[in-house]
Amino acid sequence: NIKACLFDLDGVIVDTAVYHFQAWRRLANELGFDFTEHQNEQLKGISRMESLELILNWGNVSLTEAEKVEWATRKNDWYLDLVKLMTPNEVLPGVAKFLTDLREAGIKIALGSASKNSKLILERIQMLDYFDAIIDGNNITKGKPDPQVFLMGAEATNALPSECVVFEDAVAGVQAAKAGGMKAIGVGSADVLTEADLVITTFEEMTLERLNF
Ligand code: G16
Ligand code: MG
Repeated sequence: NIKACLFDLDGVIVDTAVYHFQAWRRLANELGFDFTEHQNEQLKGISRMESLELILNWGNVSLTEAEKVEWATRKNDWYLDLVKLMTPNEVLPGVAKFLTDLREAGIKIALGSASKNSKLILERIQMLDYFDAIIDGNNITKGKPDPQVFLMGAEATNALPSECVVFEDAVAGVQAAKAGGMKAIGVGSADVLTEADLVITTFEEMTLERLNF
């Protein structure tokens, strides 16, 4: 039986990818190049510094370590300016209802995100109170597809991996869940999330019954 549900943040609870894209694009533009929304897909679920490395490669730009830190900080400041404008209306369809159903059923809820800004975002969208545990970029040493973030979520909710279901929109996130011995429900396209045990398009399709498959 399922004891805990572990949620990715970006692309699952809320779509912050559009804000990441805007801020990364500004960085690229200021460095004299641009990249596409298609390329942006590769940045989903991976850490800030890993994202920066990929983007600098696309633009053939090389920076010193100190410069990388400066640019990453700048990007984060631009990103946070956008996050500060977020409202509870941006929570993705069906999410609040499903989390409420989980609470009522006594199933624990944890966040498993690569972001270092997750608490701020959950505050902005007024979702912080739903979570029994928050594991994010501030707690982990290994990013997805390593299972660390979800294994820590399982431990924090006193659940075994086999008693957890992970909700993920990124390929690397689904791989992390499977590597941790957990069930993975993909949120998005079945063509992309081929390793997921089940794929939903939105949480409006999700019920407690569908957790036990
Ligand atoms: C999110 C995004 C990634 C982003 C990462 C780090 O991960 O999907 O694109 O690079 O967080 O974010 P920050 O710069 O805020 O620390 P997730 O795991 O919530 O999908
Ligand atoms: Mg995500």
